[in-house]
Amino acid sequence: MKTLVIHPYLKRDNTHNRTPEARLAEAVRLTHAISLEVVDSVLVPLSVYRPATYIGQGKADELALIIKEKEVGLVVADSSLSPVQQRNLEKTWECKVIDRTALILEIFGARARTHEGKLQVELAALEYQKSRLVRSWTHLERQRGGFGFLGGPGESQIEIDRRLIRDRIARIKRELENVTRTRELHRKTRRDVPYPLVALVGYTNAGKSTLFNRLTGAQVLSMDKLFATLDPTLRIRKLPSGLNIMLSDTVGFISDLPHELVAAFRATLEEVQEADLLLHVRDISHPDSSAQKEDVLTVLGGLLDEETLDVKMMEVWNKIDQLPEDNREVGGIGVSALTGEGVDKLLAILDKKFGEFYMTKFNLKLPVEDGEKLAWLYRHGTVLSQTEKKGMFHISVSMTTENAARWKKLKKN
Ligand SMILES: Nc1nc2c(ncn2[C@@H]2O[C@H](COP(=O)(O)OP(=O)(O)OP(=O)(O)O)[C@@H](O)[C@H]2O)c(=O)[nH]1
Ligand SMILES: [Mg+2]
Repeated sequence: MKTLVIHPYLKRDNTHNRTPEARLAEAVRLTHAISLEVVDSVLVPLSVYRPATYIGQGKADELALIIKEKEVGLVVADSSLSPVQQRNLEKTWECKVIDRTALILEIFGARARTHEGKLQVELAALEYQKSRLVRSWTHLERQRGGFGFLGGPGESQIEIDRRLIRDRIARIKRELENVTRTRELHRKTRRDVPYPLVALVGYTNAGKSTLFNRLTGAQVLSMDKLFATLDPTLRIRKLPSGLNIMLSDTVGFISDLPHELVAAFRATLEEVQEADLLLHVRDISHPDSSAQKEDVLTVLGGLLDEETLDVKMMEVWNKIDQLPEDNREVGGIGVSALTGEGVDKLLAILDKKFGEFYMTKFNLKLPVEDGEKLAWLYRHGTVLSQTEKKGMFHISVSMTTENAARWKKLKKN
């Protein structure tokens, strides 16, 4: 569908850490995310917001010319519109109008794959719809001259719609509780696997899925679209030292996430709360890279306390292939998920980090003739000392907790 993207903003508002141009560009990218054809994008600077049309009738009439000329069938307004404003604009422009929340809901809806993801998105969509029915009801009432007690077909239809939505919301919430409980069980099983969990987090389009694929050889859909990933994905990766880690790819963050969507979004981030390490993947070639970082930290701040974040977070600067070659060594761990540059260094750093976290040291005795087990110890650990007494080796060894668990089993046999 031919789509016009507009970004209305207050001229005197300087509370934003991004330029209006950058925010418009992001809205265009969001619109591309559900394969709409963007024929034009326009900044709409305003002195005030107008209750009837949000942007004012004059601006609306100006835009009507573009809409007519370019045969636009859909306008995406990168803002939050009330149902009244939406309807008035649709009337002026004779085409469909959606706001940012509706757009992101569409994207989440198109991308959600797991049962839980779909439920969460539907729930968010219903909550959005419900709030709009409520407001449009008062609007209708006002149009009729405020005689709400007269009732009428419009009102009762809305009452029915509201009840249907309420019922559906209740059903989804119950179903979600079940799903969450099942997943809790799954996670318990997973926690028995003594692998550290590393979650890739970061702004949408930073390259998380590309890095995830590069690290695990997995084929997670990665594409040049926002929100290419909605549901977290888990894979095991063996580090050069032999230590296994679990990697989790997560949904991308975005600025000004509509509040109706926060719960749906957070539900997809449970892995983050359990992670032993958060790899914050940053698109370092993006002009808004530091604003994106702030957004990511804000969202994470709502999920974890500051101290935990301090300890668990590590930045990876991605897309260094986009930087000039003599400027790739700046701060952080620089990688290119696309070309593979820097990935070995990243793996070595992970090894070191988890080596320290997950190594255990213990003493053991072994009959000197048990060459097989001795060889196993040398293969899977670092033997710190070894002495012989009365036909027994006294050994002090350090190894990963995972290998230590294997050793316990091996010793029993
Ligand atoms: N030049 C360059 N492009 C990259 C690099 N890593 C990823 N990309 C591109 O960036 C785009 C987004 O990559 P994804 O891996 O889908 O990004 P993501 O962070 O998973 O995005 P969401 O799932 O939407 O949050 C794709 O077009 C990738 O090919 C890189 O190191 N260099
Ligand atoms: Mg992704």
